[in-house]
Amino acid sequence: MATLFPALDTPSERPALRFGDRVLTYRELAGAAGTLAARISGTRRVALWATPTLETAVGAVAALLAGVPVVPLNPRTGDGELAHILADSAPDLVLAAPGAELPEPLAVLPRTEIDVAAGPQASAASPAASRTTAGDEDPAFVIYTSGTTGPPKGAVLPRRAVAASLDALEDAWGWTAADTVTHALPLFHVHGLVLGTLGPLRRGGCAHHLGRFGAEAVTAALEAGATMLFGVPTMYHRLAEAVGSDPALVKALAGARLLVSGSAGLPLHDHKRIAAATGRRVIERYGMTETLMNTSVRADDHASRPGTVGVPVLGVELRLVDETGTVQEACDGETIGEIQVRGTNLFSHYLNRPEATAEAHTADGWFRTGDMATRDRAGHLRIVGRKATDLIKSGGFKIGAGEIENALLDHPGVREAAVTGEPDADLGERIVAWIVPVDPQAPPGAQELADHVAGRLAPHKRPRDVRYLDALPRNDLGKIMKRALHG
Ligand code: MCA
Ligand code: AMP
Repeated sequence: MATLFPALDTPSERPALRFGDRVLTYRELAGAAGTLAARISGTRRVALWATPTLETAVGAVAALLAGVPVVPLNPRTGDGELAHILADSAPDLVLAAPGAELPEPLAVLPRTEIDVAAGPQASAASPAASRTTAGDEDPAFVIYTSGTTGPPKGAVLPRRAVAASLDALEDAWGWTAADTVTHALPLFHVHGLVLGTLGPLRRGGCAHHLGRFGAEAVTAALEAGATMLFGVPTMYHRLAEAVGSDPALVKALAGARLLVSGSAGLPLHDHKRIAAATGRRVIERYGMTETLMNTSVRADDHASRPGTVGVPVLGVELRLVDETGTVQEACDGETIGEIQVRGTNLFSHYLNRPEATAEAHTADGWFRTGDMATRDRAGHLRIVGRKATDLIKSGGFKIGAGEIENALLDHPGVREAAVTGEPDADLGERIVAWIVPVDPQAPPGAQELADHVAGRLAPHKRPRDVRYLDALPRNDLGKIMKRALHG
């Protein structure tokens, strides 16, 4: 297929990537990524140690230039989950920044260091020389995502899905080479890596990563010329908390071209506080690891009300379906159905999981998102919930209750465990663990259980609250009744 990054064909001195004080121009990026692409060309699949650094961005671009699928790894993943991802995806090598300390499960893999200063002068390779012959359906990424049960599944995203989704956003947002996107998102998920980092590069614009999220860093980036801000609702919630007492932040947000929120719903209260303080609206787009972007409020649509996720973007077919499988045509803002999608934006399959792939699709080839929504007369979707109560969205991360329960049950002091999500003003939902201890006189402490889960899975999966019970509520069949837990 044509290159994913046309701007690397005629490299300029324009900035492509900015991470703190470190900047790479398109010429420098073409040199560094082209050199690395030549080194890894011919490998079957590579893992990427996805720290929030320039190296991660260069590593991803290099692999895409070489046509080698990339498995981004959360550098905070605990050994248990990391071992699962490595066994499942079987990468040939790991790309990592020089000096990065890699944990035990990665020690067995050959390591290739990402040299962001490498250029044509340092090697005979040029981006053109390393241009891939990979086709549209060849995989670009394998991104791990949680389900309701079992360990995370690897969603295989073909190159055409990446191209199609990013180009659909060009249309929806009027996104051009003149835009600089700023964000502080992690680089091991679609939002931060595909949208926030590769998105600007596909347009020939600039990606400015803040390293760590904070109102001051956002203000400084927007003052320095960033035009678009990407964030999860937790980040906009924190900005909404700050706007009341931070005139510099207000001015910076007011001057941005586009404020975009996604990964979870942004509460109306936060929409309102930001709009009241800055005169600017935050627009929401709705996506999923398996589908990349499905819908968005369009930048040129000034009529949509806050709280909707807009309309299907170019190339996406979308329908709402009730429990009986009947497609609902109603555009009354009230009739609820599951969102099902079809289009060039979709993943091809879950790695090594043909049954899971089949289950996720209808017989006629639509992907079942599991998200429930209504549609108004203008076609704007409003997400009202999720089919699965065992999926929790916390801080914009999707987390399966089952994987946390399994980790908790591995603790010697835990006899029974159930995990639920509770509303949380900052995180959207907060993970709550309900524990029946082995010894009621000496139950494991909340911090100990949080550390246990963080160490095995990842810190964002740790319970924020632990509640102790003598027994879990069960129905006649012995199934845990989670709804009774909060009652
Ligand atoms: C705390 N920490 C621990 C422990 N407790 N580490 C180990 N063991 C423990 N017991 C550490 C954390 O690692 C972290 O370290 C620090 O304490 C704070 O962690 P935490 O409280 O979890 O962070 P937070 O402040 O609550 O984070 C909020 C956040 C984060 C920044 C908004 O949730 C976030 O980055 N969310 C983005 C999620 C995202 O990108 N989702 C996209 C997927 P330290 O202080 O050193 O950092 S969805 C997607 O891609 C689809 C396609 C879409 O639609 O977008
Ligand atoms: P993930 O699988 O981590 O990529 O998360 C995808 C899920 O995030 C979707 O299925 C939705 O439940 C949720 N999501 C993403 N964007 C939005 C949004 N703007 N509003 C509500 N939910 C969203």
